[in-house]
Amino acid sequence: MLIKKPSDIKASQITDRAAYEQRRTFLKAAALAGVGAITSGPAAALVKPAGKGEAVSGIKDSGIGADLTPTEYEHVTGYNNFYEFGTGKSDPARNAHTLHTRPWTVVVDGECEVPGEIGIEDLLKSYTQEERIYRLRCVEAWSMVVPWVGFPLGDLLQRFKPTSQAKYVAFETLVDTEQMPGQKRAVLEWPYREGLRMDEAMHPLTLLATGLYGELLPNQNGAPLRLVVPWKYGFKSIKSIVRISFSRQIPETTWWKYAPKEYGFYSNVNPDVDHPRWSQARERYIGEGLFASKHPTLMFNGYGDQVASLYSGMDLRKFF
Ligand SMILES: Nc1nc2c(c(=O)[nH]1)N[C@H]1C(S)=C(S)[C@@H](COP(=O)(O)O)O[C@H]1N2
Ligand SMILES: [Mo]
Repeated sequence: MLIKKPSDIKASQITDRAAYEQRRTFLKAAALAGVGAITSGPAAALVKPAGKGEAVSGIKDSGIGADLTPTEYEHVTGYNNFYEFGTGKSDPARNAHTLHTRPWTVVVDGECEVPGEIGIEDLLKSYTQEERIYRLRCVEAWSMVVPWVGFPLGDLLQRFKPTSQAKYVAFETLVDTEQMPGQKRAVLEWPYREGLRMDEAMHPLTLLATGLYGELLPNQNGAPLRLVVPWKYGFKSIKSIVRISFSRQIPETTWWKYAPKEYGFYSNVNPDVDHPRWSQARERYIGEGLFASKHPTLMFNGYGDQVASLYSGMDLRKFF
């Protein structure tokens, strides 16, 4: 029920048997445990498409976060960060219509045996039956629950056969000042770049999202393809990806490079490590209003049971 491979892609083509079994066990356990539960609120009904975009057919429910109630569609798609379209939270919804997401190609290169590229239509086609709904919390001073449509990033990465030299994965967003007018200003260095350590990238909770609320991603949320790393601060979840590179060295990332004392490479959600200019101990839940009291931030955004082992033995104050 949780994993169904499309008949035209053998499981072994995507991932080896051991990883496949491990993931299946993980998903089952996660579904049972209600990964990400912080509320004991009503079990959310199956996410209904918002009727605003192109519906994605045949998606299944991963069961992950089934106990979380998604933040309203209007907030998820109206309160965004996407500096390529302006620095205000409502700018992306207003401006991102200039982005053309077809055709779209993602290049995969670096330390792998079969570098190549994949068109978005092929990518959507081959993963349609793999795609699932994942209700995940994301946080960065404010917090939302988003019912993503997506699949584990690792499923795609395996296809390109990363070598043993691949220690990190780097991501880049499109650069096109016509389509992304915010790039005419040097508010950040373009392209927007992000990176993960290989084991973080292969973790089953690290997703490539292609949709939300049962529909293809709205442009302002990072169409046609964006990263989702629920235990890290929001800026790690890079939008509108055109390049994925395996690398030996730790890749430079946008915010880390911009202000290394304020943003680290790891950027795991950690209430004990404050941003130099603000506390990270509490967060505002979007949808509750500006004046509602804040909620305590959880270590790894509440996904510690799933991801803490990735960092055992590391000083998370140093590697923040
Ligand atoms: N390319 C790109 N990706 C990006 C950003 C951006 O400015 N450009 N902003 C990041 C930040 S700071 C956050 S909080 C999340 C916001 O995702 P959302 O708008 O879907 O909630 O996207 C991240 N991904
Ligand atoms: Mo952010």
